[in-house]
Amino acid sequence: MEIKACLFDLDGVVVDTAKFHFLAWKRLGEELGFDFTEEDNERLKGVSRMRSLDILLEIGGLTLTQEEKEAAAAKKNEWYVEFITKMGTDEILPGVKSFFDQLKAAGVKIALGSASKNAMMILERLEIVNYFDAIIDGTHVEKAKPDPEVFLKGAEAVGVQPGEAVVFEDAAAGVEAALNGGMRAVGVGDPAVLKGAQMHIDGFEGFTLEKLRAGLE
Ligand code: B16
Ligand code: MG
Repeated sequence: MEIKACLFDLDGVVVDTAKFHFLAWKRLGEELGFDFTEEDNERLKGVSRMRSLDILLEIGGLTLTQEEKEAAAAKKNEWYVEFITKMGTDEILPGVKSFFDQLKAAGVKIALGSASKNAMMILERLEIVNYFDAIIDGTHVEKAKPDPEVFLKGAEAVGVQPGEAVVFEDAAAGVEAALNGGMRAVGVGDPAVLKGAQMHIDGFEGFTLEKLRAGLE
């Protein structure tokens, strides 16, 4: 089927903000009295902020009241935002812009499908807001990935059928969300983790629309 739109996850696909999420969660763990490792951080990729906090607390063996949880999540977000406000345009992952340019030239729509409530700020820092025909982020959805809501809304916003859209995702729950929505998925990262995706790439360096079409045939 023809590719009329490409829907992009943000963290881990367009930009590596996972390192900043990690530093902020680690600091929160330290404040709460336990260590949070990079390996633990893998469990938070693509997961919403509050669900991430639940996982962190589970790792630390702690229980907090709802009020304490909200305060902790707000604190973590403040630290995280501090990092991303310092981000420059060079943080965009290699090859992404050139791939966007090819999509634009071919008339393929571009949409964002991210769990992050900070997505707009990140796109502004990277100076790539104008590439997007639609931006669906954590402020627009109720259901987290693997629910397909974020991608279905993206496809709808750019006026294409799910079958005409291709999702780029670095998280297993994101690939699942795409498939649940009837879209094709390109896993960005380890094929063993991103099971079910129709195609896998390491990143966008050297990647082309032609390669995408060939890989999905
Ligand atoms: P925020 P994505 C996700 O972004 C991150 O992968 C995940 O680690 C984070 O917890 C989530 O956004 C929420 O982010 O705290 O900024 O709202 O991969 O869906 O682009
Ligand atoms: Mg991601």
